Amino acid sequence: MNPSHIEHIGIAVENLNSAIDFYEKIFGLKCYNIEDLPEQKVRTGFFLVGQTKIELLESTDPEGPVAKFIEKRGEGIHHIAFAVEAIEEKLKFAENSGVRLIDTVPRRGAEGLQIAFLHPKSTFGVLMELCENKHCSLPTAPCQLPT
Ligand code: CMX
Repeated sequence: MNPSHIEHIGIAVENLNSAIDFYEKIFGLKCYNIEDLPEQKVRTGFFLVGQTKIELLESTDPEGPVAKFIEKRGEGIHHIAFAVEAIEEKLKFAENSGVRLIDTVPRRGAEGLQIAFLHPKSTFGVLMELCENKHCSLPTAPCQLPT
């Protein structure tokens, strides 16, 4: 895979506004982007810490993956995303190595990134995301600033 860095850590929360408040007031971080991802049934809030982002995830649908995760396990770390190049090749490599894929082809994730998930059942219980930045020059220049 040869990831260059941890692109983001996804954290499932019940209430995005309360969680943003916590990261801003207690950690002194600034939420630089809030984005809805209707196809994934989540609303996301982003913070940058060095080269890595914290991605807060609030479900927008009781049947969505984040709502089901919170129902089963409570709030907490939901996934870890690795920045890779040539994501299609990396997915093929994972599949050929016996890793169970959730996405066999990349799809659009938050901030215009190409993303694909590996199933936690074949990654020692951690939901892993591969992502490739083909469309914007994050993390130093976020695609969309808050209004
Ligand atoms: N981390 C670790 N394990 C997880 C998990 C997670 N985030 N989500 C689910 N699981 C586990 C469950 O606990 C369950 O384990 P057991 O069988 O031992 O009970 C198993 O995986 C199956 O989970 P499930 O609740 O039955 O849920 P589904 O099979 O319907 O879906 C998953 C699980 C991972 C395939 C689904 O949540 C998914 O496709 N996730 C990827 C999409 C996503 O999460 N999008 C939101 C992120 C937004 C973004 O960053 O862009």
